[in-house]
Amino acid sequence: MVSLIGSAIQQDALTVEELDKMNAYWRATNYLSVGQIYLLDNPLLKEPLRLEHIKPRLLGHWGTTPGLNFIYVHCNRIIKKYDLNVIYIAGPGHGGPALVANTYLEGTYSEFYPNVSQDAEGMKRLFKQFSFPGGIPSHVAPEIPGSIHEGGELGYSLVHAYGAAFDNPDLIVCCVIGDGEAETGPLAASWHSNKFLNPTHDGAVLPILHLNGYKIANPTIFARMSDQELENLFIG
Ligand SMILES: Cc1ncc(C[n+]2csc(CCOP(=O)(O)OP(=O)(O)O)c2C)c(N)n1
Ligand SMILES: [Mg+2]
Repeated sequence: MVSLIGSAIQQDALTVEELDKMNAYWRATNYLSVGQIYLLDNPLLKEPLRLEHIKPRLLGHWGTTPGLNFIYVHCNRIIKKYDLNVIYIAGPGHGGPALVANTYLEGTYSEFYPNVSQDAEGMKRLFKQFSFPGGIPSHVAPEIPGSIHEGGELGYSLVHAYGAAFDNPDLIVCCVIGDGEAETGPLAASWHSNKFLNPTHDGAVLPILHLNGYKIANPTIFARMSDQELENLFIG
């Protein structure tokens, strides 16, 4: 990408190759996520889709997933580039498929669960188990490699982000907050937590509001505010 600002920034900007690779990675995680939500069989869509390939009862929704995947791949780029110590906190509703997809694509998931292997058979298992009897939950849950907290109840991502950063000066906490989640009492109060952060002794929290407009199928308050009003609120 070309920067108009100056040579220092130009050096830091993404190259076309990096951008292409990240875009491909993002699309792959999106595919792995949508497969978990909908597919029982035919994981690589090698044959025309038939009704029996689709889960009869869907639990979970697509909403936040592409955003979580997008942020994940961008975080990975800066982690690798600057050798950062980063934890990713996924707040929005039903974001499980995204984190499962990323850990699967990285190879970690198959290390923990060898039967969910990185081939068509493993992919079929990966897809079937999601939100399925005897399988895994629709939110980020302890059985996902690296997960430290049971998700499911909206509202606690940001306060946990600060909890992780306290007394961890080397840690950057990337905290994705759903715009629906942001309407819960605990999250609305958590914006104040920056007042407790000591830049010398504590790490940094990077709150990212995922303004996708909806909480499942209902409009969110933040999405109905103008950019100016939102900015004023957060500056306040
Ligand atoms: C405290 C609480 N209330 C309600 C729910 C049910 N619920 C699950 S996801 C969701 C919507 C969350 O909206 P958002 O964070 O914007 O995620 P998105 O729908 O955009 O994926 C709701 C209300 C819940 N999990 N926890
Ligand atoms: Mg939302």
